Amino acid sequence: MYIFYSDVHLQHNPAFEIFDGGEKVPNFESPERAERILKTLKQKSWAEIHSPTDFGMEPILEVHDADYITFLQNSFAEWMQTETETNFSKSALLPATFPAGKWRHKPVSLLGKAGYYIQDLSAPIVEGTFAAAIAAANCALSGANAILTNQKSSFALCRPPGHHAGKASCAGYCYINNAAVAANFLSKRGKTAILDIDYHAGNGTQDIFYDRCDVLTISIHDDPGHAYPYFAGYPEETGEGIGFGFHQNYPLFDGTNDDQYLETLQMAVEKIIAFDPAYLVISAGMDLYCGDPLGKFNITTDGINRIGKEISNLGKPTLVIMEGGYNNDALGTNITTFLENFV
Ligand code: OKP
Ligand code: ZN
Repeated sequence: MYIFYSDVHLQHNPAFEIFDGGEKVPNFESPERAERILKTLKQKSWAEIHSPTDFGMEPILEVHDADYITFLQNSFAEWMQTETETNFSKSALLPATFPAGKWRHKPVSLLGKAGYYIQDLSAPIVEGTFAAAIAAANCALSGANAILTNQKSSFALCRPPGHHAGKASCAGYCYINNAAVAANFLSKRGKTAILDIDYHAGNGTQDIFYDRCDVLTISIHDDPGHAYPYFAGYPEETGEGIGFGFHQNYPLFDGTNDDQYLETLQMAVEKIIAFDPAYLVISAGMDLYCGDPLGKFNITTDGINRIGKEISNLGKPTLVIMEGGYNNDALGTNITTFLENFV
């Protein structure tokens, strides 16, 4: 199986995030995550690890707002040159003001723009964020290209992840929506379905494809009424305009076990069969695992294997994209167990 990995991800290493309750904690989405996965993959005879090809900005600008991408690219350098009222040293750009109310005028000010584009306190921008996010998108595009040519499946070891990034927003460790960039690229050659199995709802992917009928998007996740990202991921959100009926959320509950998850996955699989896509993209977050510090499901490694088998039985050319997963000791085993179904 072709695996796409870039060490440019190491340049994105924010020292902190602001966690629930306003606590400043080390960033859960650490470089170690990708390095542990890579190490496990290197022990597998089926894993062919490649560097991504550079696809340029065009495929990214087809799913993201150009001003947002310019903000991602330039804001950290501008922030470093900005005089502030305090003497605290600046290690990351993170806003303190958000447009949660009725009005969202895009301001001129850098800090104002930060609040406009950054949705929450788990997406700090540091010096290497843009380069790493572009490299991750190129891993996804390279994986897409592999299944367009002769590969039955491929894996993009993306870091930072992408599924919370919307058309013009970053959030939840995500800056560029890798799965969306890849799916949009694939959709020029045939109908494409994205199935998101990360513990958290794929709200960025939902945002990007909400009004499209050529890309079916499905997310299975914990109930956003009680879990991040809170404001989207509900079952009544099913698309708009010509995209109506082409998005589906399947919220589950804390403690969901293997059998319960597989029952819901069956419904998702039936929707995919009815849509009959030419290509399948999996947003593979491994935080559905029972031992994840940010997840509350009760899914075992064997359950992850069964989920992989069920999806591979669809028999579609499949691109697997790395999303979340924060139990670093189990991460390598869990994602390789999932991937082995597609070898
Ligand atoms: C990113 B991905 C949870 C705090 C939420 C952000 C979580 C982002 C998850 N109590 N912090 O979907 O794995
Ligand atoms: Zn997640």
